[in-house]
Amino acid sequence: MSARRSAYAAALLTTLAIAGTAGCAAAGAGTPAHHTATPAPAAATGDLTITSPYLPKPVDTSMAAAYFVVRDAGAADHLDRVTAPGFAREVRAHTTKNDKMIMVRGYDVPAHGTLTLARGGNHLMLMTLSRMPRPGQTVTLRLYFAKAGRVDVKVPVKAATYRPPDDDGGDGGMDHMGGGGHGAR
Ligand SMILES: [Cu+2]
Repeated sequence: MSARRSAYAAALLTTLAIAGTAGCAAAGAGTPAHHTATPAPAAATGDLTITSPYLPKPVDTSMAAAYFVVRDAGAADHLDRVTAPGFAREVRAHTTKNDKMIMVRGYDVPAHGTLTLARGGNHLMLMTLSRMPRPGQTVTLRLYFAKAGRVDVKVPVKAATYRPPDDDGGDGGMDHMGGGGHGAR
Protein backbone atom coordinates (compact mmCIF):
# COMPACT_ATOMS: atom_id res chain seq x y z
CA MET A 1 0.00 0.00 0.00
CA SER A 2 2.60 2.53 1.00
CA ALA A 3 4.89 1.27 -1.77
CA ARG A 4 2.12 1.89 -4.26
CA ARG A 5 1.54 5.31 -2.85
CA SER A 6 5.19 6.28 -3.11
CA ALA A 7 5.35 4.94 -6.66
CA TYR A 8 2.39 7.14 -7.47
CA ALA A 9 4.06 10.08 -5.79
CA ALA A 10 7.24 9.48 -7.78
CA ALA A 11 5.28 9.36 -11.01
CA LEU A 12 3.53 12.57 -10.09
CA LEU A 13 6.84 14.27 -9.32
CA THR A 14 8.22 13.16 -12.70
CA THR A 15 5.17 14.62 -14.41
CA LEU A 16 5.59 17.89 -12.56
CA ALA A 17 9.29 18.01 -13.41
CA ILE A 18 8.54 17.57 -17.11
CA ALA A 19 5.84 20.23 -16.97
CA GLY A 20 8.26 22.55 -15.22
CA THR A 21 10.91 22.06 -17.88
CA ALA A 22 8.44 22.73 -20.66
CA GLY A 23 7.31 25.90 -18.92
CA CYS A 24 10.88 27.07 -18.69
CA ALA A 25 11.55 26.47 -22.36
CA ALA A 26 8.35 28.25 -23.31
CA ALA A 27 9.38 31.25 -21.25
CA GLY A 28 12.58 31.32 -23.25
CA ALA A 29 14.55 33.00 -20.49
CA GLY A 30 17.90 32.08 -21.90
CA THR A 31 17.45 28.38 -21.30
CA PRO A 32 19.27 26.10 -23.73
CA ALA A 33 17.10 25.00 -26.61
CA HIS A 34 15.36 21.70 -26.00
CA HIS A 35 15.34 20.06 -29.36
CA THR A 36 11.93 18.54 -29.14
CA ALA A 37 9.68 17.37 -31.94
CA THR A 38 7.37 19.74 -33.81
CA PRO A 39 6.16 22.46 -31.45
CA ALA A 40 2.47 22.72 -30.63
CA PRO A 41 0.60 24.66 -33.31
CA ALA A 42 -0.34 28.24 -32.49
CA ALA A 43 -3.02 28.17 -35.17
CA ALA A 44 -4.28 25.97 -37.98
CA THR A 45 -6.40 26.22 -41.11
CA GLY A 46 -6.97 23.56 -43.74
CA ASP A 47 -3.71 21.67 -44.26
CA LEU A 48 -1.66 24.40 -42.62
CA THR A 49 -0.37 24.72 -39.08
CA ILE A 50 1.41 27.79 -37.75
CA THR A 51 4.02 27.30 -35.03
CA SER A 52 6.55 29.33 -33.04
CA PRO A 53 5.19 32.81 -33.69
CA TYR A 54 7.01 35.68 -32.02
CA LEU A 55 7.49 39.42 -32.23
CA PRO A 56 10.73 40.77 -30.74
CA LYS A 57 10.22 43.93 -28.71
CA PRO A 58 10.92 46.75 -31.18
CA VAL A 59 12.97 49.86 -30.60
CA ASP A 60 9.94 52.11 -30.97
CA THR A 61 6.45 52.16 -32.50
CA SER A 62 7.60 52.96 -36.03
CA MET A 63 8.06 49.28 -36.91
CA ALA A 64 8.36 45.76 -35.59
CA ALA A 65 9.29 42.42 -37.12
CA ALA A 66 7.35 39.17 -36.73
CA TYR A 67 8.27 35.56 -37.40
CA PHE A 68 6.61 32.15 -37.48
CA VAL A 69 6.71 28.79 -39.26
CA VAL A 70 3.97 27.39 -41.52
CA ARG A 71 3.83 23.64 -42.09
CA ASP A 72 1.79 22.35 -45.00
CA ALA A 73 0.42 18.80 -44.86
CA GLY A 74 -1.18 19.08 -48.31
CA ALA A 75 -0.95 20.87 -51.66
CA ALA A 76 1.05 24.03 -52.28
CA ASP A 77 -0.46 27.29 -51.01
CA HIS A 78 0.51 30.95 -50.89
CA LEU A 79 0.47 33.48 -48.06
CA ASP A 80 -1.10 36.40 -49.90
CA ARG A 81 -1.49 39.05 -47.25
CA VAL A 82 -1.16 39.73 -43.54
CA THR A 83 -2.82 42.35 -41.37
CA ALA A 84 -2.54 43.25 -37.70
CA PRO A 85 -5.96 44.74 -36.94
CA GLY A 86 -5.86 47.55 -34.41
CA PHE A 87 -2.10 47.22 -34.01
CA ALA A 88 -0.21 48.04 -37.20
CA ARG A 89 -1.28 50.32 -40.02
CA GLU A 90 0.36 48.04 -42.57
CA VAL A 91 2.12 44.67 -42.64
CA ARG A 92 4.74 44.11 -45.32
CA ALA A 93 6.26 40.85 -46.46
CA HIS A 94 10.03 41.10 -46.71
CA THR A 95 12.81 38.76 -47.57
CA THR A 96 16.56 39.15 -47.31
CA LYS A 97 18.87 38.92 -50.31
CA ASN A 98 22.56 39.80 -50.27
CA ASP A 99 22.10 41.38 -46.84
CA LYS A 100 19.34 43.65 -48.13
CA MET A 101 15.66 43.61 -47.23
CA ILE A 102 13.35 43.53 -50.19
CA MET A 103 9.57 43.62 -50.29
CA VAL A 104 7.84 40.58 -51.78
CA ARG A 105 4.28 39.73 -52.73
CA GLY A 106 3.74 37.19 -50.01
CA TYR A 107 5.34 33.79 -49.73
CA ASP A 108 4.97 30.37 -51.32
CA VAL A 109 4.03 27.55 -48.98
CA PRO A 110 5.48 24.40 -50.58
CA ALA A 111 3.38 21.25 -50.81
CA HIS A 112 4.15 18.95 -47.87
CA GLY A 113 6.78 21.47 -46.89
CA THR A 114 7.55 24.40 -44.66
CA LEU A 115 7.53 28.17 -44.98
CA THR A 116 9.91 29.65 -42.43
CA LEU A 117 9.97 33.27 -41.35
CA ALA A 118 13.12 33.82 -39.32
CA ARG A 119 15.79 36.37 -38.55
CA GLY A 120 18.00 36.93 -41.56
CA GLY A 121 15.42 35.62 -44.02
CA ASN A 122 11.73 36.00 -44.70
CA HIS A 123 10.03 38.25 -42.18
CA LEU A 124 6.99 40.41 -41.70
CA MET A 125 7.37 44.13 -41.10
CA LEU A 126 4.65 45.76 -39.05
CA MET A 127 4.58 49.46 -39.83
CA THR A 128 3.27 52.30 -37.62
CA LEU A 129 2.18 50.59 -34.43
CA SER A 130 -0.74 51.85 -32.36
CA ARG A 131 1.08 51.04 -29.10
CA MET A 132 4.44 49.89 -27.81
CA PRO A 133 4.35 46.07 -27.50
CA ARG A 134 5.77 44.68 -24.26
CA PRO A 135 7.10 41.19 -23.58
CA GLY A 136 4.32 39.07 -22.10
CA GLN A 137 1.67 40.66 -24.32
CA THR A 138 0.32 39.18 -27.53
CA VAL A 139 -0.42 40.72 -30.91
CA THR A 140 -2.92 39.21 -33.34
CA LEU A 141 -1.81 38.69 -36.93
CA ARG A 142 -4.44 37.85 -39.55
CA LEU A 143 -3.02 35.62 -42.29
CA TYR A 144 -4.75 35.28 -45.68
CA PHE A 145 -3.77 32.15 -47.60
CA ALA A 146 -4.80 31.64 -51.23
CA LYS A 147 -6.30 28.20 -50.58
CA ALA A 148 -6.49 27.65 -46.83
CA GLY A 149 -8.19 30.99 -46.25
CA ARG A 150 -7.96 33.31 -43.28
CA VAL A 151 -6.52 32.47 -39.88
CA ASP A 152 -5.69 34.58 -36.83
CA VAL A 153 -2.45 33.90 -34.98
CA LYS A 154 -1.77 35.15 -31.47
CA VAL A 155 1.86 36.25 -31.55
CA PRO A 156 3.67 36.58 -28.20
CA VAL A 157 5.86 39.64 -27.73
CA LYS A 158 9.36 38.54 -26.71
CA ALA A 159 12.57 40.23 -25.63
CA ALA A 160 14.48 41.95 -28.43
CA THR A 161 17.12 39.21 -28.49
CA TYR A 162 14.73 36.24 -28.27
CA ARG A 163 15.19 33.22 -30.51
CA PRO A 164 12.68 30.37 -30.66
CA PRO A 165 13.75 26.94 -29.38
CA ASP A 166 13.53 25.45 -32.88
CA ASP A 167 15.60 28.22 -34.45
CA ASP A 168 18.43 26.58 -36.34
CA GLY A 169 20.62 29.52 -35.53
CA GLY A 170 21.44 30.96 -38.92
CA ASP A 171 24.39 33.31 -38.99
CA GLY A 172 22.68 35.86 -36.78
CA GLY A 173 24.48 38.56 -38.68
CA MET A 174 21.47 40.08 -40.32
CA ASP A 175 19.26 40.87 -37.39
CA HIS A 176 16.48 43.12 -38.52
CA MET A 177 16.78 45.62 -35.73
CA GLY A 178 20.49 45.28 -35.10
CA GLY A 179 21.78 45.43 -38.65
CA GLY A 180 20.49 48.87 -39.37
CA GLY A 181 20.29 47.89 -43.01
CA HIS A 182 16.56 48.12 -43.19
CA GLY A 183 15.22 51.01 -45.19
CA ALA A 184 18.72 52.32 -45.80
CA ARG A 185 19.50 53.02 -49.41
CU1 LIG B 1 12.27 44.14 -43.36
